[in-house]
Amino acid sequence: MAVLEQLTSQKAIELENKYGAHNYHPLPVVLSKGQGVYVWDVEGKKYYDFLSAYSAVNQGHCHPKIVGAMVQQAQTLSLTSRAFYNDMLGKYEKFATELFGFDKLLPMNTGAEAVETALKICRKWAYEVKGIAENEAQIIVCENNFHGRTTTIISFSNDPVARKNFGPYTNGFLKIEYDNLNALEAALNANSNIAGFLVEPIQGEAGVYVPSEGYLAAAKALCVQHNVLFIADEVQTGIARTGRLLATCGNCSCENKNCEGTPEVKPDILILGKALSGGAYPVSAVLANDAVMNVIQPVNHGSTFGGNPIASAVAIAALEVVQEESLAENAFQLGEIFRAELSSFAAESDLVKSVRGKGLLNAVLINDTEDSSTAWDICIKLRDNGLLAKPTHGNIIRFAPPLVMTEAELRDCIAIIKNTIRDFKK
Ligand code: IF1
Repeated sequence: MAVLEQLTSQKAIELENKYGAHNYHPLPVVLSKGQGVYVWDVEGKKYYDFLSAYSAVNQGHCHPKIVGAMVQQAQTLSLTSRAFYNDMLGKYEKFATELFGFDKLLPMNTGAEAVETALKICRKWAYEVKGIAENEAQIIVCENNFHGRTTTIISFSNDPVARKNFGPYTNGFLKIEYDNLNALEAALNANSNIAGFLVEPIQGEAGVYVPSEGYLAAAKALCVQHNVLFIADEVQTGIARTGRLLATCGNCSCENKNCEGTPEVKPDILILGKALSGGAYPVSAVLANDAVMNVIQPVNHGSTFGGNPIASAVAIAALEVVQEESLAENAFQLGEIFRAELSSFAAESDLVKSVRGKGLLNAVLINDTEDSSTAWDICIKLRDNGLLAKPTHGNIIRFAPPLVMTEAELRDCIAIIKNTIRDFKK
């Protein structure tokens, strides 16, 4: 078979099952084209994308400005390694540090790599600045976290499916309940070797858990009080997804006039990924001020592709799109509509318990047991009706369209969701 021969969906699925590791259980749909908020399967059926590649495609599929920047750079200089300088990395680092309000940026590729990088920076800061005895540093994490799939990161996961039989595990992490300030304060008071607190501003994979109003600010204040680094994993919540440039906002420079800004939540270490590239290329980053970032000296850390010219050009274009198209403002406005419409629908539907989220990172809780297939079965019907979404855990369906969606498209999708659930028979 010619490698580029047009496949049927069935044939494409058979190839993956036969030749690919079975590390996913995808929804049965085979996509071959994407544009803006739409994707098409190999048979030409059109869908609204309500997952956005887990919030990596905030700027919409194949955004012309981002693709254009990638193609232009790929035809000029793709990779130099960091053994030499290149003419794109400094421009990207200046642009991003000024946009997010930090002194420095350490470029990586995947979100997990950026999380690992943040943990290493935090530990090195603990030994060399805070003065914790070497190898004694502890980092506080939250129950039901998701920060990636490396051995260290799953070492502090409590998801058995992501963790079992991957031991022995990395030490140096304390787990507390999410959105529980007393638990954080108790952990800080009980242990003088705490280096950092790693937290998702909204727990995405756990089911789009939005913490109580003021939790992040109070957690940051406790970290300041105990000389502990506040590390925000914004791989999924960042880049305008929650209706602001950053969920932890800080002195954000987003155009969202609804954003009153929350400088009291500014992280000591900010982790970005996914939509930092608009989904066009693996780009992640760790940002911090000099007092923290300067613990990293030459040869301490790096990666072959980290900070490559294509990644730099793509990230600049992706961030410019966020600003030029006011994506934070749009996500804020459309999120308000989505939650209002689905909340009133919950009142009339036996199948919908509630809706929660911020901006265009939302989830609908289906009224069935965690181990039921109802959420999955509803997603299959949504697919048949031209909208792609996928359950997170059990009975929770995540709804996260590209932030370039118009109100008319959103209302069309809301109608599809409501009608699909109304007509759903278990
Ligand atoms: C999968 C989840 C989402 C993340 C946060 C770091 C990373 C992620 C907050 C690591 C990645 C992805 C991974 C992908 C599915 C998706 C996911 F379901 F796994 F949990 F979005 F919620 N921090 N999340 O959400 O970034 O290394 O993947 O670039 O592994 O199945 P990565």
